[in-house]
Amino acid sequence: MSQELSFAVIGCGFWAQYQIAAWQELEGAKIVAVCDQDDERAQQTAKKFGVSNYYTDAKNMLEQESLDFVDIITTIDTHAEFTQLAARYQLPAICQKPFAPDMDTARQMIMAHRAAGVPLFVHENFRWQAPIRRVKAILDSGEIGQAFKGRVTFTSAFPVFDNQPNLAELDRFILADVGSHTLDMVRFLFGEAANLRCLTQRVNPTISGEDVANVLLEMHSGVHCYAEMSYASVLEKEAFPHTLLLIEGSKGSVRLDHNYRIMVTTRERSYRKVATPKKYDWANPDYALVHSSMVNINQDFLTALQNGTKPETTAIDNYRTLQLVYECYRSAKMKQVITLEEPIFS
Ligand code: NAD
Ligand code: 89V
Repeated sequence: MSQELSFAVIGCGFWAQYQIAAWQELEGAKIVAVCDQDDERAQQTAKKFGVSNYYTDAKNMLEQESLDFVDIITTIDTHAEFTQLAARYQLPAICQKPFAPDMDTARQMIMAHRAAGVPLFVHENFRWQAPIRRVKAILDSGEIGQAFKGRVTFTSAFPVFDNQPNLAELDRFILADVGSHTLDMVRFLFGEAANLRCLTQRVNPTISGEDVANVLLEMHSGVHCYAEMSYASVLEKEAFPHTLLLIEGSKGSVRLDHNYRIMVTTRERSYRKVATPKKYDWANPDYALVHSSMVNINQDFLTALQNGTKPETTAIDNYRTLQLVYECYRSAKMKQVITLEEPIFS
């Protein structure tokens, strides 16, 4: 039997309420403390999940508790501070997406953990959604032949700011918040990108950042990929929080549609599969697909921490997703195609 690992959470806001519940689905990880600068929020979260200790100061928590890892569920502005704090205490850390506010900071975060000799992972969960895994398995099976074109769509009019009001104040919104998911799925499905061109728009006049982004990527694999994301799209069928896919290959195509429906079409036949994610009582129905994927990614992290192996979304892996995000902003600003440089970690 694997060793049970003790962990603490920093940040007890909107998302942590589900992420802690997702951890409690798993054998082998025990949450022993939570921290939030808001005393009442920390206390209520500890009570809700039966956690013995709560803190308002993260350093104090790491000083007092005996931990195997820490899960950082604060917003992007504090990710560097808390991952570096974990490194100082030689603690493995999991950090929520978007990993870092810029590439230099991301590199420093990675280097701090490397110097401390402890792993740093990024909670990038969308690739762990059941329908996305199923489509990837179909691609890998060769059934539709060599993929040459992919369309990855996250377009919605969901009132995202109701639950996450901080997103309305970000100068960089949809590419950082949703693009970190969408562009990570692009990498998961098609490998690394050679170049990209991005266009952005702000349709909602009450927010600070862009709420529409259209990205065309040429992948090293030869796939031409169109990744589109929007929170301004009033559509016949609201898709949130689904990512829809259409992938064309030399022998056929695969389409991921609403309600987890997957259509596979080849010259010989066309058939439908449904990849329903596992349902959890604690999941918010508006986010059920995403909440289910958190159990899957937490399991990947836990297995890695218990066995000293690598999960899929290490910080070094996510550095490349982050590079796509920030190069999209650069492309939109410069109105240019950007050739992607190979990240080097010596
Ligand atoms: P939130 O603002 O609701 O929660 C953040 C919490 O961190 C707050 O309670 C705040 O008081 C606390 N905090 C901030 N600074 C602190 C400090 N110095 N010390 C202790 N506590 C501090 O934000 P949220 O919506 O829960 O988002 C948190 C993270 O989760 C973000 O990075 C967001 O992108 C991510 N997120 C991920 C997904 C996903 O599917 N992976 C979905 C939603 C949100
Ligand atoms: O991932 C996020 O931070 C969220 C979601 C896409 C789930 O709404 O904004």
